[in-house]
Amino acid sequence: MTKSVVTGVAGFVGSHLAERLLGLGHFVIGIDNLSTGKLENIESFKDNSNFSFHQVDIRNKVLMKKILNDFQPLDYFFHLAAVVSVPFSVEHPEITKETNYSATVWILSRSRDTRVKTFLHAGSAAEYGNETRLPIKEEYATDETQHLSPYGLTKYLASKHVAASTRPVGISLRFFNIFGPRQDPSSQYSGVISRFIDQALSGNPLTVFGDGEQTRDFIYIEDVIDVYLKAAGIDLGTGKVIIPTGGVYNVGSSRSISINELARIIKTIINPKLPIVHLDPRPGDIRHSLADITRARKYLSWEPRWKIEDGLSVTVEWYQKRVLNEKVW
Ligand code: UD2
Repeated sequence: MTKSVVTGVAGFVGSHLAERLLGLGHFVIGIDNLSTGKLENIESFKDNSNFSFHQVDIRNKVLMKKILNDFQPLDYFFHLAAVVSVPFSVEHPEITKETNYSATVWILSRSRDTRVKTFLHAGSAAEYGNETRLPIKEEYATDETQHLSPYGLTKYLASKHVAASTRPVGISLRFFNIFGPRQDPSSQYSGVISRFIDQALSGNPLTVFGDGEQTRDFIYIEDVIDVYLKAAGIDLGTGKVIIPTGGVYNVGSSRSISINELARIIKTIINPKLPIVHLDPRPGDIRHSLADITRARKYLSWEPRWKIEDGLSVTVEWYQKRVLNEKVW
């Protein structure tokens, strides 16, 4: 049976990935310290006999080594566990470095010994700092890039390290703005889509920071899971697989929309009468972000399938059910 490890399995993206891998018949070893991940996210598959959950911090070498040894040989390693909050990284640069960089380097070296074929790292658009050349190409992130946070810097260093690995094949996917069901809307720094939907469903005004003319490249979670599987060299059920090509790949929709336009679409879906309030611009915000996905198209034969309106409709429906207290996590 094919065995995949997913670190950060109780997070928004990790839980969707594990669910898809289980659906494809993989055995999934899920690791999460539950610092930001939630057990609700794995509720729907935690009792699956092909799923083994371990509440462990990835910095704990003793426990990590034991888990990886117990389950070897392993096939695919999806490394998503990280400090994911930019403000937390500014307050705790050391923890961020240990988690996002040092632990990644160590885990990659261990995965070599457990016969992993492909190692996939979750990179971020934050690796580009305040890049103004658009659309953003992978080579724009360099050692000279001025990173805006320890989060951006440590993700850049980890991506560079992973991309240089040939055994296992190392791939870092640089995600732009991901959205979809299970994204946590509870903090000021939560993804704007989860916040707008949460505000709209509570009947509150949508809070646009600044003039709202800043733009982002939003990518729906299902497209993100597709690219993870394709990059790893896993058959999505079509009978076609690619030979994984190591390196760094941007993952976005390659379309940008303004925050004002986004607010308008969400209002149209939920309640056209809702007001929008403009608050002060968020300090440190970049103005525009747009991915060049030529590399992913060419080497991973991946194409985003989801239109933002369709992704938003499914996401809204999910949050609506959640509001009604249905068990949808
Ligand atoms: C994304 C990542 C972040 C980091 C960064 C690097 C998410 C959730 N965050 O931040 O981790 O990688 O990219 O560039 O993917 N906004 C509002 N009202 C709100 C909330 C947000 O107007 O209530 C605006 C915000 O000012 C920004 C845009 O929406 O201009 C997107 O904000 P975000 O926090 O969803 O994502 P971003 O791109 O700042």
